[in-house]
Amino acid sequence: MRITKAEVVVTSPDRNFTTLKLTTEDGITGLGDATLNGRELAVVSYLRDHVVPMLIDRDAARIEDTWQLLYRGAYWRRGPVTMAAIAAVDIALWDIKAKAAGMPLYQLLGGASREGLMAYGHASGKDLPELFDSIREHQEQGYRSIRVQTGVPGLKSIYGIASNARLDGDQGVRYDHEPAQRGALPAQEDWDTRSYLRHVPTVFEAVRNEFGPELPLLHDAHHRMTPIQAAQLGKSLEPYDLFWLEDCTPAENPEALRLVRQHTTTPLAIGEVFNSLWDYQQIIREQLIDYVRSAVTHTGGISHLRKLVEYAAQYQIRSGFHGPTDISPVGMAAQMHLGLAIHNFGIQEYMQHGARTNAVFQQSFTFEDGLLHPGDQPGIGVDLDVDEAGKYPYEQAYLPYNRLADGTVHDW
Ligand code: EZ4
Ligand code: CO
Repeated sequence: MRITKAEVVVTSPDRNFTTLKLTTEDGITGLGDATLNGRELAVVSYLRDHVVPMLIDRDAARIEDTWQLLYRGAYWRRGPVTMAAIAAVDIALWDIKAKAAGMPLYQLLGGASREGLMAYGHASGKDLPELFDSIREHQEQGYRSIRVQTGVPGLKSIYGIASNARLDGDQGVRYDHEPAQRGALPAQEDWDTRSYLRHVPTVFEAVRNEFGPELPLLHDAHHRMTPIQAAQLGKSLEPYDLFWLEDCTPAENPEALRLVRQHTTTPLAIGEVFNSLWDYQQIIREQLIDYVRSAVTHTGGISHLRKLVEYAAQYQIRSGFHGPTDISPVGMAAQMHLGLAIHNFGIQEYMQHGARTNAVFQQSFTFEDGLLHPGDQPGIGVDLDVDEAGKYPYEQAYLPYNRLADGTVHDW
């Protein structure tokens, strides 16, 4: 089953997406997600200029061999651009293999280990009334687990809240829908850790009082604290029984989590900016986290992410795959198949894509009663409408960044 065609499709329906489409000599097609938010064209070049020439005439059935060839054969290791490109090839090859077998991908991965995947959505508001409304809206949409982000008094615009909202035609105001804002240069936001540390526990207290003890609540600290600040936050949030505290410290320093762990029993999740199993090796072995946040798109695809979660399983660490809108429907569906099959599934982040995106990527996954299911079509279950994709050319879009009051650049 030779690969005869490999196309890189860039489209920008509600935001930019990079998709790899492979075609075999028997006419089977496979899709892979290669979207790297804010750096999309770097992956396009990596694929078009360096990977596609190696794929033509290769046997599409040899998934592991192709992964090893692209990874080891490049000599240079890891990094988000490389790993997103390899992920796209890997996902597309699994899509082809499952279609050739006439099965949904999760069947090839061992079959379903559960009925569906518990999903969490992003509630947010600049103040408590707005946040409560947002939580209720999410509950009405069926979400049974909710991430909570709020404004902080004194800060004009911060990650994940209303000031980032844009009017989304058919969907009303969407909070944190597309943090990458289209335009020539990155937007600047402001940050103050002490104000944040004072404010966040009061928000969780109010949310628990309003919504009761059962609702699983999550929070994303987005890499902005030092280890001791993260320890303080974890400790101050213990009374509110979080499902997890995400990315409490910067990704480059795994040892920071030792210090955080010594001080708090709040469960920890990390890894959306990691891109390989090796980034997790120490923190899994030392049991410094509870959930791995990698997305299939940014961690070398199904083959590599599966190795990562199998390793994590030996330490009772579970999956919490990254699922913002910058993971395309292809990446989302691919990780749903993996999540359905593995034993140590934890939770799946799920922000819904807009109507334009859903018209470009036709999907067969479902979201009912708070549970996602990848569907039972052969393969991954997503089709790309190339003509529809062609209506939306790439638009420059950067993620925002933070400055402190004195002008210092800070982790966003
Ligand atoms: O900031 O996807 O947990 N989710 C997140 C996301 C990330 C964006 C970056 O591309 O942290 O909102
Ligand atoms: Co996050």
